[in-house]
Amino acid sequence: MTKIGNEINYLPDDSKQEQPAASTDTTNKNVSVFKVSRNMIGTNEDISHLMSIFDADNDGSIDYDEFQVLEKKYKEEAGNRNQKSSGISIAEFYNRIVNILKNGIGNDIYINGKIVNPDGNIDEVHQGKALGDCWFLSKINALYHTKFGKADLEAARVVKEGEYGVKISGKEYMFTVAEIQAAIDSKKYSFGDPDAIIYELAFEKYFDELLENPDNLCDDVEKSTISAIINNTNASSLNGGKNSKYILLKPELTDVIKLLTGFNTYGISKSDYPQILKMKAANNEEVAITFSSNYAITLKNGEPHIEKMDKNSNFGQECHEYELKNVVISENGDMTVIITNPWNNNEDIPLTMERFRAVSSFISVTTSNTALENEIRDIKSKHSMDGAKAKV
Ligand SMILES: [Ca+2]
Ligand SMILES: [Ca+2]
Repeated sequence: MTKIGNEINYLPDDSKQEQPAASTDTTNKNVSVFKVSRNMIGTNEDISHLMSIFDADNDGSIDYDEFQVLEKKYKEEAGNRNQKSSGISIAEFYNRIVNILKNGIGNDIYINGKIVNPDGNIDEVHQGKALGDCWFLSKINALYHTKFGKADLEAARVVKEGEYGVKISGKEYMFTVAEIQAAIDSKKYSFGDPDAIIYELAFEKYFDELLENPDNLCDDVEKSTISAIINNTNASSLNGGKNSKYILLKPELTDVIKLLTGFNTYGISKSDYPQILKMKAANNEEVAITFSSNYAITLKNGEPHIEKMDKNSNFGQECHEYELKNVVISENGDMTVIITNPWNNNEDIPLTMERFRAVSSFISVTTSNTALENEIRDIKSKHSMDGAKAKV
């Protein structure tokens, strides 16, 4: 057993000396956030048990006062030979917290006891249960899996000492490491790779700011509806549900793909799927696609699992948005559509063309290639001309 806990000072003012790069600013921040959360310590049954003993106010973290109680207990037990033979002892629990304090609170982001600082890559991300932002995460996933989208996400990303953020419409939306940790610990946003949470936090703040100016609101929404929704302080402006705040905003202000890439998005109806999906198959890196569906599509035992969604079901919603990640065409011309669900973007779900057509409502397409964009416009205008003719 390491004895780090005996050898270092845990007080924030002293731990500052262990961190030569810390500015006065960061030091003050560290003192104010002396809270070591569950995500920082780790997650298992032993830790849950120890938290139930030492997290006296049950807020999911150990603060300064609670730490002092823990330290007293640790010192009392230091000479005790009847130490726990397996699992996490009070000494190890104490040492884990001391190590976190030694690193300096607010210098690193932790998930399940591991340091996971943002690196710009968006790996495994799971949409949070409390936030209905599938519409947002599916777009981020779709962009990330194209060459142009990945470059634009990276270009929008801002990293400063102790802060991460996103530049939207020329303005930087920055978050300290402690704020990002608090967002992770809140379990409100996505979980997994913290790079995704930074985009969620930035756009939520951006929409919140837009909502403060009445000029940004849609003209056709009743004033009473607006005030009822805006005054609901629990609702996030990223929420796509019924009482969504962002849909009060003029649509051109909330076009996340346009804001991040500058490119237009085109809605495609089912009759035009074959042409657009062939385009995706041939130009995967230059075409980003999302689609909406009234079905919950997941992977179970390696096979696609499809369930109808409605408000009364477990899902509590009737519409969900997905990334269309790729299209594979076999030698005999059969198309397989590879999708990801924002509930777990790390899982590729293959659907036959027939199945995809049956479960999707419509698709939204963005391309960085002007020739392809013209092709999309032609496909759409031909379709609308056919419609016009049919009406005559
Ligand atoms: Ca506490
Ligand atoms: Ca990452």
